[in-house]
Amino acid sequence: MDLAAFSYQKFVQFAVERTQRHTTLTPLPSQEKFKFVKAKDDKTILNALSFCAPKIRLLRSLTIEDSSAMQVLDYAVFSKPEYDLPIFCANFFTTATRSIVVLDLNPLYDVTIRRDYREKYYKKLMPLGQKYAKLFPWGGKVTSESMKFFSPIVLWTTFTSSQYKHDELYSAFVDYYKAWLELVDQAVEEKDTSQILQNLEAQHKYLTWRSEKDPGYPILKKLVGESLSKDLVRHFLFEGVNTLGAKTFLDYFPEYRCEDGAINHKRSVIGKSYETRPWDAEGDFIGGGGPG
Ligand code: BLA
Repeated sequence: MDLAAFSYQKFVQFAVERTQRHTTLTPLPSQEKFKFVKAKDDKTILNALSFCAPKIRLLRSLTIEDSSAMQVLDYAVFSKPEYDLPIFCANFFTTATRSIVVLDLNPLYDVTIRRDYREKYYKKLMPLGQKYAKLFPWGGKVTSESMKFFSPIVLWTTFTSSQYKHDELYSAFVDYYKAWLELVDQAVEEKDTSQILQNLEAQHKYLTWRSEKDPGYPILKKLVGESLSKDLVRHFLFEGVNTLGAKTFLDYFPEYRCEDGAINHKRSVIGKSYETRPWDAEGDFIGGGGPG
């Protein structure tokens, strides 16, 4: 794959423009702050955008472009806690030889436990998920803990370099994003304070997970250094992790506690599992060689 001829900017452009057809985006302060983040090597270009909107707490996008090594897209949208909307999540990592892809409407609540939540948001989307799951076969064993944050329509896949696959990926991104925007349009503001607090905590748990265990972190660290990468993770990519709740990583994920009280630095304490897609066509969780 000729990385110089390929860019994820087209994906971002589509998503931002499409969002503007549905709602009014207002730039966030973090956009100004991180707009000009530079890589230490002077050849990798980082592009950061962040907005809010009446129903959206945080829409942010980071692309990393180095035509000699990699193209990265990290695009996510979080609703305000008055909505229990899924989190739009696109993470694409592409080198000259390989792409690693996660595309999902990440559920705010674990769908293996909350059947009502699954019915509410994913039942109608199963045909869409099935269509793309055929094009993008399951990527194999994955950090088991991640599964709680994935939905029955998640696309988790890897493929070797091919323009064809990237055109398909663009279609998947477009269709998933349109589906997500529909959900936003239909979302009705929650008035019940205890529900709103639950949504807030669920989003905070998600932010806490990703800001601690995101697989992209080592690369970010290498590119911009430890302190700036921490800043990016906490105040841009997963903004809200320090402000939306008081619980710590170990409060949410006590299984990661080491004997000395520190956080286990491994991404997974259970180990990787789920050799095959663990959901059936109806969105029922069927395991697929997982731990439970
Ligand atoms: C790998 N990224 C992965 C993997 C997953 C994800 C599941 C496979 C390895 C694993 O099982 O952990 C993505 N995991 C997610 C997402 C969630 C999750 C989206 O739990 C959400 C809940 N990826 C990026 C960025 C970079 C990146 C910004 O998003 C680089 C700057 C790189 N991801 C990247 C690399 C790998 C990877 C290099 C393979 C290396 C590895 O497995 O550690």
